[in-house]
Amino acid sequence: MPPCWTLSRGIVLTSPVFVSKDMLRIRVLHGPNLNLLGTREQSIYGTLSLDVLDSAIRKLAKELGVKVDLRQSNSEGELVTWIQESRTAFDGIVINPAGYTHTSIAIRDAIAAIGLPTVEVHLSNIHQREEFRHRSYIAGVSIGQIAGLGPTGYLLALRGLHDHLTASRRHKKTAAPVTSRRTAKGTR
Ligand code: CA2
Repeated sequence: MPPCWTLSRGIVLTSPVFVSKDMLRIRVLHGPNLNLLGTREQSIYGTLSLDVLDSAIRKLAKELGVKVDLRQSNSEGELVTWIQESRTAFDGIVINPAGYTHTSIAIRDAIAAIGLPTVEVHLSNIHQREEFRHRSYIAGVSIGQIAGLGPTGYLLALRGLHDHLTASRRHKKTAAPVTSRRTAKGTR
């Protein structure tokens, strides 16, 4: 039986999420129309619903010991706000900007401004589709792009970002301390 807490007003938490201070925190953002996953255009985007995809991401995050926050929006401004907010609350971002991939300088600027490692994901292979989908404004500010692998792409992105963040944490811990004192020539 998992631990269980009863909050005021009768709200019961049966599956508490433990967040340690060392846990990596990753925000996963789904762009416009991805709320329709599994309902239309199944030959391109598959049969999985967004809820099922999010559950698979949460399951992997738990295995990796990562705290994830998953959100979907049809609004460019809302996505920009969530990206900006991530600067202090998260270590990295996985994003499928959907249609905004090919149009949004605002999303690109937000990712560049916060400077968090970001992985771009697409369910379909955008490079095999119409010409207008070949250009991504997001790729240039991302550490990597995964396209064409369906829902698995999100899981690979999460794993890849986890490995990237873990390696850079380790590097920061072991890197030689920077000395601010400069040794003058001939004095020593
Ligand atoms: O392949 C991807 O993941 C895309 O980001 C999906 C976008 C598209 O504009 C990009 O070029 C590639 C479209 C998301 C729309 O998703 C739907 C899902 C089900 C039904 C209709 C739309």
